[in-house]
Amino acid sequence: MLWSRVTAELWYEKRGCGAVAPISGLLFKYREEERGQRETKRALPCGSSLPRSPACSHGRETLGQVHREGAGQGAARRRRPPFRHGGEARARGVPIGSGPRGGGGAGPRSHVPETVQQESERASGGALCANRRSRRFAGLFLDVKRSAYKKPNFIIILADDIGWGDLGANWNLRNDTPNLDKMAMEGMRFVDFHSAASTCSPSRASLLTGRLGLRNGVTHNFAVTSVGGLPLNETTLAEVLKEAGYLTAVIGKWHLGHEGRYHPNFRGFDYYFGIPYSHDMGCTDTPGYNLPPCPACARNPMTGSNHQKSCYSEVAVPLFENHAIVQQPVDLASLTAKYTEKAIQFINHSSQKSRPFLLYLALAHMHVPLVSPKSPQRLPHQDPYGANLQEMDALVGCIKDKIDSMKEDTFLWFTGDNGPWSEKCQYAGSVGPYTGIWQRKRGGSSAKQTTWEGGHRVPTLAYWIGKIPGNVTSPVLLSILDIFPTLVSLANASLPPSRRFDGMDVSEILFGQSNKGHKTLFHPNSGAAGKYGEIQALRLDQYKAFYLTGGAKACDGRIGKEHHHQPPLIFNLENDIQEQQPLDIHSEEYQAVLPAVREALADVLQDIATDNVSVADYAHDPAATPCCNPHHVVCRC
Ligand SMILES: [Ca+2]
Repeated sequence: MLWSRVTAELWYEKRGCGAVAPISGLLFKYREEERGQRETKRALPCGSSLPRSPACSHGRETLGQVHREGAGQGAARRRRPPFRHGGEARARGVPIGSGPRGGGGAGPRSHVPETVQQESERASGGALCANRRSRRFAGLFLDVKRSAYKKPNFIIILADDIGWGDLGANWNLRNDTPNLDKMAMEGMRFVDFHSAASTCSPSRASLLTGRLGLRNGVTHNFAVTSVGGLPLNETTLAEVLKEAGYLTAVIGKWHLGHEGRYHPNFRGFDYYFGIPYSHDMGCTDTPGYNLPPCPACARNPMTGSNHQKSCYSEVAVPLFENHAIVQQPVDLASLTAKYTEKAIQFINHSSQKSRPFLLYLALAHMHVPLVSPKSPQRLPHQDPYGANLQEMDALVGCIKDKIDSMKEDTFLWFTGDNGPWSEKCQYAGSVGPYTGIWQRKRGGSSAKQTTWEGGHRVPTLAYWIGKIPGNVTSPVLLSILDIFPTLVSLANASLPPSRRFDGMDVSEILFGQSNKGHKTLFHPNSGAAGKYGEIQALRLDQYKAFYLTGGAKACDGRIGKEHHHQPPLIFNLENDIQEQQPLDIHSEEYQAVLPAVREALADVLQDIATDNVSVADYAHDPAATPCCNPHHVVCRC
């Protein structure tokens, strides 16, 4: 705790950039050890047992130990196999058809159902089967090593629940984002860039797979007790880049499954430091705005039980470093400083090793609860949201300053996972001009969780010294889905076989050599009305068509009534960015667009139906709750 306070104070004092400690060998010691273990594992046949998880840095039980020991100690935790029979995501084994998108595939996935023995192998040591995957990538890796191509570094900074209008360069007139605005001046600013879903888990799954939720299986958020995550037969960006020689790290919020093999260290990331899901999914001692504090009550030493039932109503938000819970509850006030420090340590480490790196920095900002930044620049009257926006901007500025100071080829991509959470009122960001008036007039939100522009149009900047032209505003229609194929291409690697992708390689657009983006984008339901993951709206050039609206709560508590539209509502965003007045269905314009809308939707649904798709396991089990100390209320360490 002392360490975190000192670090935070230093960071704020120097705005984060000068307070980073020299690289710590210890930081990566665990990963180096684990890498050694993995090499050993690869020499073992599939089905060999896994070694025990390393101990929690607090000297208490590890998560794995909690699961093993909980039942015997009478806790409400029981051992559960790392893989549930029949519950795991599994390819349907449907042959690849001749859909509109190529997957760079090497042929259809096997149609043979997984045998009991295969299932058993995976259940007892799924990761050990990585040697099969290694063979799949072996040729690629050797090819890359033979190549003289110098691989660039990649940094993806993903803001949480940020509004398109929060960025000064886009809309915000309060100058809350001077560093991001400077980055916009020195790089490329995309003004028609969209998340792949309008809530956390599906958007992040799409970023890391280049595929919509209907393909990768992640259609809504995972919970504290979720036993599943991003399906294991999906290949992440980190896995591809790792096999191509990259060091990989995720710092920040994961939210793609924290239990067993879904943990980020098993999904291609050498290093993980962060929280497993959103920081409003549990209590903390520094709750900030819009989150109750952890209960202060203690166990009764005489009875060993707690008579204040409410003490068990929350589990504290944990902070992980690789597999170890290093803090629970997480100290939100020092989290920004820690993320900055760990990110710069990772960059330094990679540079020292002369290895290209992928740093996926998934910020807690601007998701609620908002903390009270200790910035000396904060004005007394400044609202919490503006203060947090400035804090996030300072963090991004530090990362950018770091790469500016290096003589390395580094591509920095800043974007958001979805639009503002409107029901949080003053603690939510700005959608800018994308107000979704049609919906708001009928009650309900037109931002996060919805398919209105405010839900998925996100501020996006691309910055790469000497490669991406500066001070360029691009109106090209792009998506977070494009990050995967673009970075894979820039790394001179290949897309995973036997599956199709919704994103495209946009490197020519980044380099100013093309203005050809997507013609169509598809927006799934992400927690509003209708079925999770179902495509409810689509973009076709400047047109936007809705088949279903409503179902998301606004600041006033109203939830728009679920409304099915057949034929669809169609807006022309070119002259109606507020999505206020749909085209008259009898108009020539509507009648001209409607067939193309229907065809685009039919095509993508057909393409998905014939793709190799996954289904995520959304089952719950209390034993999946991350807990470093089950004997203490709220799992406090
Ligand atoms: Ca989010």
